[in-house]
Amino acid sequence: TLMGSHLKTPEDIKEFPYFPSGTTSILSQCLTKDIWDQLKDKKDKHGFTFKQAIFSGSKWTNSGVGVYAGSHDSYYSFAPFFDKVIYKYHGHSKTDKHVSDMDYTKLNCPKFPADEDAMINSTRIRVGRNLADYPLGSCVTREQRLEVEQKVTSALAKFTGDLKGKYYSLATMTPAEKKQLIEDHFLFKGGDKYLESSFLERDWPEARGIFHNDAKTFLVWVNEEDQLRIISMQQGSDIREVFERLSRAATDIEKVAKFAHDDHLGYITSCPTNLGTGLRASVHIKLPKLAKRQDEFEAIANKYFVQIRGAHGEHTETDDGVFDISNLRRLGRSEVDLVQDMYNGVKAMIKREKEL
Ligand code: CIR
Repeated sequence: TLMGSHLKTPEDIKEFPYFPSGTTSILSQCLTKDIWDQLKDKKDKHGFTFKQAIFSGSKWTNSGVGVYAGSHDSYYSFAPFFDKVIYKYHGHSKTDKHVSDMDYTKLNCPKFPADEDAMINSTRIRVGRNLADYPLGSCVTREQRLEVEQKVTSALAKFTGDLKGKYYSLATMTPAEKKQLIEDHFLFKGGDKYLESSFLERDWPEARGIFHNDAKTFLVWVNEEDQLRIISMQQGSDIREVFERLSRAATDIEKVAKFAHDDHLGYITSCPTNLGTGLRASVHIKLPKLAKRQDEFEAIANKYFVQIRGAHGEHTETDDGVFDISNLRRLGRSEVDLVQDMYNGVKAMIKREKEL
């Protein structure tokens, strides 16, 4: 049997994919022989094949998840598989509903007092969104990708006040602009093997780019893993202000470009892990004492549905006692609820840190 990494195209998956012992991906846990037999030659409404959906995790068997949708319809055309993936990852079952709510006035997050504010370096909230009338990035044509860029950037070009800014196309930005975007940590790069093997890097870098406002507190990535990643961030701990800006911007964009959404899966995203809200709300926070009590730290995180990461990216350790704390859940609870999760978790961590 061939190792996954020998696979060059989805059509090379001739039989049930080989997962070496020790494979833990969601794909390997959810794909059974029955599901394979049922779906192996199926396509969704846009012609995206089941083999394309499972290609990245079949090729890269050390994936955490290993599956991507080609369109909103993939989640339904390949339901016997995706229902299982979604239940396994989110605990959200076939009949569960998702209710979206971006109303920042419903947040219960009083400002942090000065000593607590001093522990928090920065706050960031992002959501992933895709346009209703198109397949996802893994399945769009070159022309459709350009149309998506055109729609989104024309909406952004009308932004005024604090949201007013400029769009930098990856293909045409100047070396000086590129250098600045790298320094600001705003640039996304191609060359991600997971995105590449999910067809999200076709025609790279055409039709990709980054918009940011003048104050560099509002950012939109266009045509990366999702057609839009809408990001709001600033120094300090004002979570409500960051969410308010995000919510206002997302609402304004949606007036021009309707987002893919339904009442079971919420907002539709390329990776099933982001379904629902597509929301990740995080702070970078110094917790040097709690850091030395790993078990207790993790217990608080679990209790409040938050995730602890190193502050320098998804798979980093921290050596300076600075952690990235974010909401763990994405689907089945509203955006407001998930930002609230993050606030509650951070509040509990700060309380314990101050006691130690
Ligand atoms: C994996 O399965 O490991 C990669 N496809 C990344 C999964 C995490 N999801 C994501 O970044 N949206």
